[in-house]
Amino acid sequence: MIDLYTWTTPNGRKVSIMLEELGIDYTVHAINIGQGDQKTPEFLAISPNNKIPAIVDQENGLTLMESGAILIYLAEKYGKFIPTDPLKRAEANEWLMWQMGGLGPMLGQTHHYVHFNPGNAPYAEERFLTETKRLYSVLDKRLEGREYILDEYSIVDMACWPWISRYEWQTIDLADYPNVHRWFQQIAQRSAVQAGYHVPKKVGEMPTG
Ligand SMILES: N[C@@H](CCC(=O)N[C@@H](CS)C(=O)NCC(=O)O)C(=O)O
Repeated sequence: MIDLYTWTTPNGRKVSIMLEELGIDYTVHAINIGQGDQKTPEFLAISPNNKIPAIVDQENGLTLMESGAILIYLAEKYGKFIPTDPLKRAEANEWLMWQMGGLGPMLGQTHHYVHFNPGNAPYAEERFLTETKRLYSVLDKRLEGREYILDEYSIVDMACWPWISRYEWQTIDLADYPNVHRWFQQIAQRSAVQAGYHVPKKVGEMPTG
């Protein structure tokens, strides 16, 4: 049994989507980051960086923060959604690190400056929007002639998709990135993605591209 500590954000949704894809039982604990739940001593004992998502694996007592580490742990534990061949695994790590170090942090800054604080910091808005568009182009090129980011649907798609799902906040027109658009729409049709998107609660309709 896995305990998931999460909120309605892209990093949280990566893990709820994975748990839904695995079809395993899990218990959801809502950590309202707008209310400061992430700063309580109880949560810090599980997630010392005071951010969601985090999990506790009741089977062995493991506590884990960082969405990328959680996705790898679950994929390895259940033997799904991650390649086993060493070269393919290196490629999976490559694109997962790209998401964790680039796509997520940069798009997050775009949300902060462009969506929530327009007009307050024009330099930052331009910088992060330019970087956001560059990252969309990188993903679009990667998806040229490919159904998924790796050879098969994997934790890398699950890591990237929730960030792309906020294309409206990023003022991105998916039509400008046709391969991303097709990939996004296809993944949006998965029932596990639709279920995982609304964890820990429904805050609006899921964007479908
Ligand atoms: N690198 C971390 C980032 C996690 C993260 O930024 N979580 C945000 C929500 S998406 C959060 O908990 N923010 C609360 C805070 O910063 O106080 C991961 O991928 O798990």
